[in-house]
Amino acid sequence: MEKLIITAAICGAEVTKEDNPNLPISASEIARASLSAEQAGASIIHLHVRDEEGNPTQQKEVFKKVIDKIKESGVKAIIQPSTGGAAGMTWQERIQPIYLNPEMATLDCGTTNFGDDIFVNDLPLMRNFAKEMKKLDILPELECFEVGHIYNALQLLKEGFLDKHLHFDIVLGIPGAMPASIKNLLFMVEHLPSDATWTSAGIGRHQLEMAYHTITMGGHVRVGFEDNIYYKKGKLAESNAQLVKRIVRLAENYGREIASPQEARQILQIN
Ligand code: KMH
Ligand code: ZN
Repeated sequence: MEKLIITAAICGAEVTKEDNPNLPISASEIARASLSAEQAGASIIHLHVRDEEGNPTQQKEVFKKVIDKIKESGVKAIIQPSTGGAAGMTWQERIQPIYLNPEMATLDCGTTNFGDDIFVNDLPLMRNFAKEMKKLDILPELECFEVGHIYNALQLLKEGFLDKHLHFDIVLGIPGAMPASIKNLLFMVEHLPSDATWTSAGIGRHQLEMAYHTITMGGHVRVGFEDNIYYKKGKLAESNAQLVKRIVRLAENYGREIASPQEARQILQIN
């Protein structure tokens, strides 16, 4: 089996320090958390950023400040800014971080209920994001919250908006979207093209369960505070690194090696 790429989704857009006081949100906190996550075994940092008040922002300048800080701290992992931002943001706000020329960025592949909100990703928006990423030579991570999203991504492929390796992120367990279960994970993976790679992101208490099965199925794993703030029932996670370390232990027990940042680049055909 391919070596395991672990993504650390450091802080997301929705979680607050009230939810978990260990949540990193300032540039220094995110940089420290990214370095510890990489040292623990992560090879991709999925990045959201916050403004001075701790609110989600997609401002290019804020992303630049945080990415510079992460790189200064010595992180070699792939930095993958979000173009999802937070539900309700305009596409013009959301797209900004790609103009910092990251190696990778997310491309959300369909509209979905997102808790009480609607996270809007219609095909014209997706075409626009994909076209800009193609121009800038950025590998999109194709975020799919339900099976129709996979077919939206394949529609973009057919239309010539995607010209790189296909890498999907199967996100299961968002309230209002497809629930996290082994059956649903298998169902989603069955619909992926055979030469694609994929990551799973299980939300909340499903994070560990999804990771467990993904490791044995040959997929890659995303963990981190964006998706889950608990280490186990009733016990908040201390850090993203703590969550990453557990995945490393699981993979090692199963006999699957962990990809370094350079190996992750090879698997994803970046460069
Ligand atoms: N915060 C969610 C509404 C992404 O990063 O591309 C969207 C999200 C997906 O987190
Ligand atoms: Zn995200």
